[in-house]
Amino acid sequence: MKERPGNFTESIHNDDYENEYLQTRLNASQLVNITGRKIESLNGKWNFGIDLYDTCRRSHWWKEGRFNADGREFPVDYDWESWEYANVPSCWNLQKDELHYYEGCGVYTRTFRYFPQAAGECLLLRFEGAAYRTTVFLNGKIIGTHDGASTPFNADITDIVKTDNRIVVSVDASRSPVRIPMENTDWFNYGGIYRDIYLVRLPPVYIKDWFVRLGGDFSTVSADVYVSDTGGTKVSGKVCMEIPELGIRHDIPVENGKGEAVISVKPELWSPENPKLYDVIFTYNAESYVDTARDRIGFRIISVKGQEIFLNGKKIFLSGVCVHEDHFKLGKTTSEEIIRATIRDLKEMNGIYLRLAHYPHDARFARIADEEGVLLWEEIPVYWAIAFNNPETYNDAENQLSELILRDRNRASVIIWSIGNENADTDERLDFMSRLAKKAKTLDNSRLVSAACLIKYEKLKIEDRLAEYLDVIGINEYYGWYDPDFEKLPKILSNSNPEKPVLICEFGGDARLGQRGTTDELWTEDKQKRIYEQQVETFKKCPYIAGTTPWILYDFRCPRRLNRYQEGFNRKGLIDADRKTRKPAFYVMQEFYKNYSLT
Ligand code: GCB
Repeated sequence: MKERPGNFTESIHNDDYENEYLQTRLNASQLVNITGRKIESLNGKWNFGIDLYDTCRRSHWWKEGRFNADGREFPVDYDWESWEYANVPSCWNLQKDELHYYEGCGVYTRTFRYFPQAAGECLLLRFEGAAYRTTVFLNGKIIGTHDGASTPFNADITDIVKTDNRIVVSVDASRSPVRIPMENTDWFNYGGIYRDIYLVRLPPVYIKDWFVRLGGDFSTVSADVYVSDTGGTKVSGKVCMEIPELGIRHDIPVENGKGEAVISVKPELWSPENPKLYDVIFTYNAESYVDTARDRIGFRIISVKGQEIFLNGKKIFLSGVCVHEDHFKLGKTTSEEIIRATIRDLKEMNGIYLRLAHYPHDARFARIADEEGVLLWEEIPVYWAIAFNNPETYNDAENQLSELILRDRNRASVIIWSIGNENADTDERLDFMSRLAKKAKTLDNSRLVSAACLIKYEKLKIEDRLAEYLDVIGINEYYGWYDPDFEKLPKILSNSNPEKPVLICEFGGDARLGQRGTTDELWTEDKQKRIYEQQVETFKKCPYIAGTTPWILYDFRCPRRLNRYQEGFNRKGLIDADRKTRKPAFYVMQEFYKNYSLT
């Protein structure tokens, strides 16, 4: 390739270099539902270099220019093939000791071969998650930039892919005051391509997405289907939706790329006791090919009335626990085995519900929860302080919310979208988060919207202006721990009479595994157990608490936690970071959930 930077000093003086990469955004508007699609994985060994000064993007390494117009060679500062290997997916922090606290840019590259299998085939490049700003290049071209550490994105690379391809991915994991979350969080900022990468072959026009849910009267199924554009033109036609087990075969008319149907049918209901899933098949017939997409969908209705939550019309108590996507060996990279083990631990605690804190977890979680009959709260990281008055920050939050909802709105397990955690009740926050709540409802009005709010300390009362926009009020409280005066909790609960159901989204205290002492000594298993006993006794007396998720199932890594008991971990786990050894408080919850009626 005969391409070189016009002036070789340009890249060292141009501080605006990033703009070039922000012109093409990879976001929710392009997201394709790939559930059940045939995929080809690009996981495995990639060449990897730490790029502390973002030189790949400043100096256009991705163009792979080596010769000037006269054919003379000029020097470049990279050498892909000699770089060390990194595993994709993985968090770079756990790959090498010297990268443990690395939070800057890293560059990944590999080659791949591609031969189309059908005429007019579309090729999609899909990332399940990379933290935080990811710029993707293919064969010397910019594919686009994605923001957000925990949601999927994809790009149509049909026009750029060749037989032999080089893909370069620059990932910037820096924390920033304008990102979601911002600089200060209570978890570890893992970086890198830490979830799967796929290629997906699709026909020229394909079924882009679907949203299938049970109607409010239990006797209709509503389906929306979306068909991809062809050369920028919206498609009209029809998509056939089949649910063979229910004898459904229904043609959905598609106008301008979208079709909607309401079908009379009474499916068997999905619930934790009976996680019944149906095969759902969509077919789009073009003249010369057929596109087929498949899913496994459960049908159930989640609703609220007054201070109560109902699943399929039956009052339910959400007996659960919070969990971070943080594994002592793998960080935020996960596996089916880890997800299933987490669900086993929940069930051993007699729980039926998980709060997936504080950001979207791997897409497999909700699919496995569908099979296992577990209910989920899913959240975006609008966490603590956020640049609530920055429009770009809002766009980022709204996009992360949209990507999460589009990814998981066909999952019966997901019952609540959470739009944030512990944000101070200011005017800017109210404007920002009420818009997010409305956005969630436009993308999915079949689920509940919530947020984990703070107690109004001055009044000792549950009071937050955001509650008006929520279906369920989430409350985090640490009486007995951060506020040692436990007696405030019963006062708060009796001072409040919320108009909506309340979930206690967090409570607890730290205990270092094996640290024993009296119930008055901080950091001991004994103190933690005592806090749990006091908490559950108080909850039992409060009629409007519709569920509880103690903080947290497993100890997790956190660089803010530096005392002798913490040693870089938040120790509020009911189970040690080894994900095996239970602390005594685990059994307090097990007993509470056994005796305290689940439904
Ligand atoms: C909270 C946060 C959670 C923290 C926890 C703690 O309120 O929501 O992210 O980890 O407290 O341990 O302080």
